[in-house]
Amino acid sequence: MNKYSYIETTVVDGIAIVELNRPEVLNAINHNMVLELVDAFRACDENDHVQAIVLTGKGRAFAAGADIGEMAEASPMDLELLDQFADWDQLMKTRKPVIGAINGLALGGGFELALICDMLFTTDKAQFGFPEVNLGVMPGAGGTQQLTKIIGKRKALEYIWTGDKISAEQALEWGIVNRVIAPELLMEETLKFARTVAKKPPLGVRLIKESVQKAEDYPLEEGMKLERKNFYLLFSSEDQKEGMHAFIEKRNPQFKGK
Ligand code: CO8
Repeated sequence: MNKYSYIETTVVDGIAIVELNRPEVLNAINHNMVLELVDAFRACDENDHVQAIVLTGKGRAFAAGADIGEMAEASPMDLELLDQFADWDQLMKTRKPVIGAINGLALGGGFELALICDMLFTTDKAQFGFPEVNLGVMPGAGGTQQLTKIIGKRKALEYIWTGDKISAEQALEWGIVNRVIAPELLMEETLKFARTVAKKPPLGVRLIKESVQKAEDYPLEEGMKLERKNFYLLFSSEDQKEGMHAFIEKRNPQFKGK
């Protein structure tokens, strides 16, 4: 039984499918939805039967942003006391692979939620954008930072200043998304990819994620130090022994996640 009100989760063959579930308001993200996402992602991280998370939205949008009704009358002090970005930060600490299946519009906080995914698969119907400027505000959950890291300052400013939408094709060309897929095949193809990753040794997948993430934040020397430590660390795993012995013995490895 689904224990959440604003999201829905199912686990199939080691993949957790997390769906934003407010289609009547284009999956507008309220604070409780963020709390539920934090809880669901943490539960996936702690569940040995889950190897990857696929995040998607129900209905015609992925998410049309933060819930404007919930925010409209907030004072700066309300926002400070609520400190909802601290919850948001938890999502970015998820250790298992998070793959977004972006089924439609991803705007504002919805685009920011997409950008916390490790990889993005989308359809040609999807569009991405930061319309906050038209509401008298600006992105607040990492949008100015994340988008700029991917597409550079000039293009980021153009789109965040105007609120114009980025098409799926453009998003593919600029490296915002990994693949553009026909709408009817989006989930099938995303799950297929997630299953491929799920078959790999989980510790390796986890430490690869950590190392690649740090490549964006650390100077090269620090990043390489971390990579090396993670490389050494994997030699303490049973899966390293199994992987290398299986190669030498010309058989398929049986990974255990230990
Ligand atoms: N908040 C609340 N309700 C919304 C939102 C939203 N962001 N977006 C759509 N809805 C509701 C509409 O009010 C409407 O409800 P109702 O049927 O009761 O009138 C329903 O969803 C369907 O929407 P529309 O009728 O408007 O559908 P259209 O196809 O005509 O238009 C649009 C789709 C273009 C997406 C339009 O709905 C729109 O412009 N939505 C607002 C987009 C926006 O400005 N997003 C940015 C919000 S601010 C933000 O995200 C700040 C992020 C800060 C971090 C947050 C961390 C959680």
